Amino acid sequence: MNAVVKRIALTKRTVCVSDIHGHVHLLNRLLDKVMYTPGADTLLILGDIYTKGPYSIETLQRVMQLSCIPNVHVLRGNCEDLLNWMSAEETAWMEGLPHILDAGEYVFVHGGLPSENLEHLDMWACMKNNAFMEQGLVFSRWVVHGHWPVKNYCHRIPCHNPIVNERQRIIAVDGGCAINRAGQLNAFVIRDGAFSFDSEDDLPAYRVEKAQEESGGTLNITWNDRFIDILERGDELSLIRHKATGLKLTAPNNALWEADGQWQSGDVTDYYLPVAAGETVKLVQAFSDRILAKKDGIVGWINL
Ligand SMILES: [Mn+2]
Repeated sequence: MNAVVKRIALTKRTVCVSDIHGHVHLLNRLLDKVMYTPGADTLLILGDIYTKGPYSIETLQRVMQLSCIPNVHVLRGNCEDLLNWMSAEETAWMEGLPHILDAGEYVFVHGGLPSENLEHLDMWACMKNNAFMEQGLVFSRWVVHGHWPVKNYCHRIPCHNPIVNERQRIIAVDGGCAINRAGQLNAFVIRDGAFSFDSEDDLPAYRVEKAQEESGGTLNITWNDRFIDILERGDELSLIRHKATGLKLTAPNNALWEADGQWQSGDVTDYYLPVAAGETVKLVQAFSDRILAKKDGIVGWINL
């Protein structure tokens, strides 16, 4: 089936959110944080509203409610299957969603665009387009997408903040909610052609006791390069070898899993954050001699 394109006009300020995955509480907090003004602001929701996260029904209801406000536009994502808990009204609403928003200077899509010509694009190629920014495509207008958590575009230092790729004119906004342990919901804001963002997550605050300097940052294991060998099993952490690079890293045991006879890993890095004593960061996971933390969207280790 061909992708359905909806032509829209942006207002002075556009707030763009993608891959909420059942995190209605983060959506509400984020809209407050960016001081979203219904009607005056354009609000774009780029798909993957429910599934994977905790509050699928509530999130769908909230997004449907928002969609009644002028200048709110919603796209269908690849996780938007029609599920048995959905009412007839919800199903019909979902089936009526477009796959691409064409705003002239900007194009918005859940997964990505196989080409710049928006006519006759395959619907699924737009909704589920993995690693879209790594396909070498260059566009003449900005293409804003979700679906592929931005952390998967970080091959050295994991970061959950939106990525603006000036050369390819591609913007990635999926903060990895419900996918990455340190994931966040991003609001990418376009105001008179200038970009900014805000984010919300569920991680608790953590006060750093000891200062440390930045170190490591040679590898962030991403989804497409997730295969590893376990060299040494520990109680909390294990020594692993990343197959694609041969690099050895220390990984939390709960970030390792076996599938189809192959060991795999997510959310593992050798990056140590630069921090000052007394500084507040976000706690991702605590271990006896170190913590995994997030600071300004960047994930790394802090020694205790
Ligand atoms: Mn998706």
